[in-house]
Amino acid sequence: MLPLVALVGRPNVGKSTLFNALTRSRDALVHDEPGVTRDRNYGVCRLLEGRPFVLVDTGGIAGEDEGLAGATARQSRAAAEEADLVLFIVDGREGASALDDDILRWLRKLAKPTLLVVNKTDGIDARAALAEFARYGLSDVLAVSSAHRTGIDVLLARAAALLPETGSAETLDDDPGRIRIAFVGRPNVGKSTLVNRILGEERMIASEVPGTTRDSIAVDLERDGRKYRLIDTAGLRRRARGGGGGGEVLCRQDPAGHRAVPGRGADAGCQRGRH
Ligand SMILES: Nc1nc2c(ncn2[C@@H]2O[C@H](COP(=O)(O)OP(=O)(O)OP(=O)(O)O)[C@@H](O)[C@H]2O)c(=O)[nH]1
Ligand SMILES: [Mg+2]
Repeated sequence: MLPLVALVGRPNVGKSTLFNALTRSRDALVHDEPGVTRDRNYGVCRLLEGRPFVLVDTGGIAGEDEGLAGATARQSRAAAEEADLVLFIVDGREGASALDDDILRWLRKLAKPTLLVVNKTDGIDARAALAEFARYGLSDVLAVSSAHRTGIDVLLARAAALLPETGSAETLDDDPGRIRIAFVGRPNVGKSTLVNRILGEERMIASEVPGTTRDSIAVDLERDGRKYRLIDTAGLRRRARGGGGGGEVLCRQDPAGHRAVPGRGADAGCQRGRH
């Protein structure tokens, strides 16, 4: 069992960008819009020599309890509650906000080892950005730029000091015998609900809103001595006619659902990964 590190923070601060930098992947969807990530998305960081850890990207905590935003925040809190270390991500350009204050209050109650990561410090005075958050009184604070991958080594060194030798996370293994099953279909047909039923837990956010699932989420399962990997995927939409600004396509996925390629339209810049 590996240590588990959770990325939490308000929407759009760069959690998924940091997740991709630490897992050296493009598994998490990144977009300049709040509320992109929704479900918990697990990956492995192998950048610390001899000390791999599991990392979980989460959706932004937006201060709402209802609807999709509420469900997203509950997933994020669940991730922090099971984690051995929390990376509390804030936006160094925008400075501390009321939402950050709320998240800090909740993290204090949670009382887990926490590292305050001031992101987006590229091209700005990192010391001034850090000073903005001095009133939070956290001893472990550092400045990074996830987009430019600066400050990552310092972050890893600090994380190493706070991580237990072994932790609470199961890893997604590379067992070639594992049967991979992708759940693919139009938006809102019940893919995530089906995955939840099979798992017997509310692992995925299932809602009546089409397009609820965004990242493809892999979950391992063992049943009757056989190993499976269930991959829930974003709903397939028809490609907009005429191309360009139709905004109809969120993400197009290959038929096997193992890898998605960006489609045209609203999220044309999206990135997804392999499982
Ligand atoms: N300049 C700069 N931009 C960044 C940095 N990290 C992320 N961004 C940008 O900030 C935007 C949001 O990034 P995401 O990684 O999707 O943010 P998030 O916290 O995962 O957002 P939600 O999933 O919506 O909560 C994107 O446009 C990123 O390119 C950074 O270090 N510097
Ligand atoms: Mg995100």
